Amino acid sequence: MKTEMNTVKVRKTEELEAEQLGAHIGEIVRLHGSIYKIRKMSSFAFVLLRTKRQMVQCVYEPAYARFALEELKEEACVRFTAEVIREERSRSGYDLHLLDVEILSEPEEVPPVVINQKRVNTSIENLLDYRPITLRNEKERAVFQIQARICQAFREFLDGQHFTEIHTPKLVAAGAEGGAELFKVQYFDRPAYLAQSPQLYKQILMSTGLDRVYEIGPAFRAEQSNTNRHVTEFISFDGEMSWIQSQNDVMAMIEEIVDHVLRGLKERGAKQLEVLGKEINVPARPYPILTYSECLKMVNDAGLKLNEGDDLGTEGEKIVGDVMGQKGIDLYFIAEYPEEAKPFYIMEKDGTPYSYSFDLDYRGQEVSSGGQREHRYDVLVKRMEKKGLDPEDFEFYLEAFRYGMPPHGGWGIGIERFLVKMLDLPNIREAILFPRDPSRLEP
Ligand code: AMO
Repeated sequence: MKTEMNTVKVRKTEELEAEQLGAHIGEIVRLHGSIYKIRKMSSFAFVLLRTKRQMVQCVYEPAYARFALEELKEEACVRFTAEVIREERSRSGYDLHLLDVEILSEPEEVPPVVINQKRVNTSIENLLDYRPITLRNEKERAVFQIQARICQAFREFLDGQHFTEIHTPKLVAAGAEGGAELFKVQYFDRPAYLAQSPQLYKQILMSTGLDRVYEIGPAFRAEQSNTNRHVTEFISFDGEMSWIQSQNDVMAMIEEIVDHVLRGLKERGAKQLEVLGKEINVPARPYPILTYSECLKMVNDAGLKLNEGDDLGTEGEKIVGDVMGQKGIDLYFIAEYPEEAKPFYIMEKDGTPYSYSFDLDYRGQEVSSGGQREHRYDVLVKRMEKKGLDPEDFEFYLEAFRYGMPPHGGWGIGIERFLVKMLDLPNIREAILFPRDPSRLEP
């Protein structure tokens, strides 16, 4: 094997992306990354380098390299100089033979969990406690690369539907979704809260000419629930659209969005899905619309006794999910919940105890809720009072309605719950980089 370091010039491009390497056979290149794994063979070693976009396998041969293998430690950050040599037996068609190394940083100690295997084999607590380390595993990281692509697809689709992306305050004066779930913070000399959702602000905009808006942002819930589907901070993908005829317009929009996301991911998330060993099923459209009353009957028939007006709850949702699953249906709406169970901003279904509201359930779990809003000022104020709220606390919101408000509706999708069901993850925390729950505030 030749080593003509002195006669072959290092390319000017310096740091090359791994996927570009195949075009540089016969050249000497530089590339940087973290050493993921060193696999010693009898007379040489494979050094797996984790680069920005992918894993690159390098070959260390004592006769070729100008440094000792012992200088390399797993998780060290390095800059390698290597020669790209054609190798038909390699999947990439070439081998990268290491010549030199510049060590940029070295690990202080061996990581507390083994990360350089197919998956990080540890408890969920360790997985989260050691996030800065466990994310170095390809599988752990893939979930978040998929999450980013989901958000990208949301944006792309809604921009095409003439929606405007907005950002609403997360420090607010009033709760929108129910009093007990509010995080109170000290805002100089007065109390404030962390926003439970962008609900009131996205609705206010409906009368301004910004008549189709969406937001992807954090939502906070002071829920003492230690379940695998609740956290205290999640990312809500909210949309609101005016001039609707009925809540069916909103459900149709969500259906299109979800379909676009799932179809798109099959392609643009293909690499990560392969890493995770998952396939995405794109359900047939239209997604069925069940009513709350139909679901209540399904649940009772299955032996879980619920009364009219009761929340379907985790168990109830699961039963409905099983019934739908047997019919091969993954995604379906549950519409017309009792008005009593829904927040003040939801429109009542005239003359009935129900409301123009819906949830979108994905294999037995609610991933989104939404509905048509009450846009008539006087009816809205009455509904607030009925819910025990003081309209004066919502003056900033009501003002938008006092001066004319078009019919409108919208939705909120919890993106982590969506991801959990799509990838069949066991716990919502696995779909959050740094989850927050009643007992977790770090890392
Ligand atoms: P809702 O309160 O149902 O509705 O929330 C909407 C969606 O957000 C997700 N979600 C959560 N995810 C994780 N942990 C939690 N504690 C949590 N709470 C909610 C769920 C849920 O379906 N303003 C309305 C939406 C609207 O009508 O536009 C709202 O916030 O996926």
